[in-house]
Amino acid sequence: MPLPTVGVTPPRAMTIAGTDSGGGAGMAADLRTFAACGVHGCLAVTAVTVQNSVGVLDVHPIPPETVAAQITCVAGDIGLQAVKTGMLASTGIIEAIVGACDEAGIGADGVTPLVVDPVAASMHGDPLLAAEALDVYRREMFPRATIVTPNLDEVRLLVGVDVHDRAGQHEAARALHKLGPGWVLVKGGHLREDVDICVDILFDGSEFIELPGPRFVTGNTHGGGDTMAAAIASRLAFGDTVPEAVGFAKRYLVEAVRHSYPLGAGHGPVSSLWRISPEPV
Ligand code: PXL
Repeated sequence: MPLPTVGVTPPRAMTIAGTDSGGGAGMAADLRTFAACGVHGCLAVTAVTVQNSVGVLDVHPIPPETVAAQITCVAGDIGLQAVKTGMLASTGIIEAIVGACDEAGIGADGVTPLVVDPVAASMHGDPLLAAEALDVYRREMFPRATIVTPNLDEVRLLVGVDVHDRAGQHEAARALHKLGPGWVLVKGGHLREDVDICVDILFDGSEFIELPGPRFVTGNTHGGGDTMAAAIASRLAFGDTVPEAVGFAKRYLVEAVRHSYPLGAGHGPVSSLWRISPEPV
């Protein structure tokens, strides 16, 4: 007699992002995080990057209508409880995503929360967003975002604030919030002035919430931003409030960085595997 199955459909989250053939960052990091957080991951690929631990060798954007179609066909069938964006590559792809998200009720006043991680370059400085796409990014993505999650390089690029201390993080959060997102998370990982701590600042337009954590000595932080944003999206998919989801993601990322590992000759990734048992079944 065959056994009955016991599966219960988990929340679904979608990553709209690029691939990293080295498996460290981008969509691979997002899907690992979704799985480790108990979420079914769906994907809309924006670009294929030819990449290893040393750098990005080539980028192949996906046709904008194909990016939009991935979102539309999944939202209409499988249903999405949260969506996260990463590498968006070009103006045409951003415009296509915005159209598909508006139709599917993703972001802005829609029912599905939208986490916008404003990826502009790899940690090696390879461009992942066309420079001419910054305007449309600010104008179209930010007002639709439930939360934006820039690092300090992305802050400088988006609002021209050079952050060196906590007051600078606050100033950056205010400037970014003016672009229209519900919440802003200004991450402090690149703040070298903080020697042994890493403080992220969460801002909703009125109150600042400080999220302190330890700083680790490691060059293996590839995919750290993607992992953090995907962890936020995972908890939003479970129905957490934004501060709850961000608090979880901070704790999650601290462990992912603690367990980061060397890979190849360049920068290794943070690890979502710390939450997954390697024991054989
Ligand atoms: O970590 C940012 C990022 C996002 N998406 C892709 C990437 C990277 C960094 O290298 O390659 C595809």
